[in-house]
Amino acid sequence: MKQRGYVIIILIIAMIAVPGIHVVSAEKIPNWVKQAALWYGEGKTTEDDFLNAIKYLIEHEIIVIEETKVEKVDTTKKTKVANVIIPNGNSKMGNAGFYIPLNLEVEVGTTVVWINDDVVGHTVQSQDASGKIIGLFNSDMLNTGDRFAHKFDKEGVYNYFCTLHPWRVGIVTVR
Ligand SMILES: [Cu+2]
Repeated sequence: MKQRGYVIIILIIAMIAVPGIHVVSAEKIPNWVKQAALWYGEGKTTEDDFLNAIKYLIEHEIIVIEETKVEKVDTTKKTKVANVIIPNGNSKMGNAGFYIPLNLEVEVGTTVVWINDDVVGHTVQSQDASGKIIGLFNSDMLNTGDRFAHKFDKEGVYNYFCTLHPWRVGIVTVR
């Protein structure tokens, strides 16, 4: 039963010491709440009753818990992001499983994120007009759920493909 007494002391210290929690006025705490705390300390009441008493104090704003401050979003620094989904079935030859979208059109400065939603692994390799791999953006093996990101800082038409399934080609157009 002594342990309950410690719990109350710790709770009271927490209310006083933890930033964001304020006891507005100790005089406002109703006697029945004090009694519930006392009884709880003596083991004469249940934890539920004690917690209900605390709940009452919070609901009636006798204990005020400040809401977490929401950081203001600086819209001038907004980063542009666009996704390319590598869908299920992308590894197979055929008329399905194309990159979504097949030709992604973005503004200069956009970060393109490839997301592998397929059950098998893929890579993303930038290639030139003749199909040769160039070192512009080159991912490691992307397993299911893996992502690869590249920021496009210049206008242009960028081709890419998958080294494991070279018939899969896609385009990023940057304007
Ligand atoms: Cu592939």
